[in-house]
Amino acid sequence: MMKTAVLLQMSLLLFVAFTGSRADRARRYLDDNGGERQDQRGVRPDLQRGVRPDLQRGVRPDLQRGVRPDLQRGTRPDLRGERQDLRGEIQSPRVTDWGEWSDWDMCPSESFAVGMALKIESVQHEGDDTALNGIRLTCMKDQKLQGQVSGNVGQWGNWLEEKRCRASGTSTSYITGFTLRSEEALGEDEDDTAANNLEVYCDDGETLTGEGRDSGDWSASQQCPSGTAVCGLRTQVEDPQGPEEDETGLNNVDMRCCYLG
Ligand SMILES: [Ca+2]
Ligand SMILES: [Ca+2]
Repeated sequence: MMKTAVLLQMSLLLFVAFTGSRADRARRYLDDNGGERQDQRGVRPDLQRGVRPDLQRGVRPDLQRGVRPDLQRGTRPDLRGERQDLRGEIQSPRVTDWGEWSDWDMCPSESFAVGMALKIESVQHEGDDTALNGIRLTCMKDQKLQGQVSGNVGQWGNWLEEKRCRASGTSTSYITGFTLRSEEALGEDEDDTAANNLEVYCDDGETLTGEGRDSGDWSASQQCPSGTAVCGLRTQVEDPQGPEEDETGLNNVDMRCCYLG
């Protein structure tokens, strides 16, 4: 009986010692393993956070912001300039060629130019002259005002009263051509003005002459093809050059011709 009790106690002690050491080893293993797992957790999020967001932020937004808006900005003015009834284009001869061209500024669908207003700087005497600074066309369809187009406009001068082609009864006369009065380049020490005045032709034979300045010469007349009328324009205007520089304002105008319905 005693022997059995002693054997049982020894077995119990051995079991406890054995399982205890197993538990220690298991704990150590888990600690080691847990350490490795923590390391793994320390790496993967870094990889995920360090690489994927960079790719997303570095590439996708650039593509979206860098390309798509440019394409949209590049095509929208052209789309505005496209009319299904577009036939051709008439241009002022490039007597001078200073400044940036505007986008095409087109009359709304199915409307045509019936009137024009000029922005003119009066004589500056001892100061720097620019003469013609802006051209604004009034667009109509069926004798209803549809809007105005002007392209770029220079900063000097004032808008003068609009001149319109005649309208009689239900028929409207449209602008079908123009001539631009331009002063050639005068040179380094002279006061250039470039474009000075505009004259437009109505399709009933009337001519509307602007109240611009009189330097330079009238160009040859620029006429839309038969059966068409002016439906938009773009202008070339020189940006301000600075206080002591020779400014010129508007230099050239091109007009587009569309088929009359
Ligand atoms: Ca000059
Ligand atoms: Ca000038």
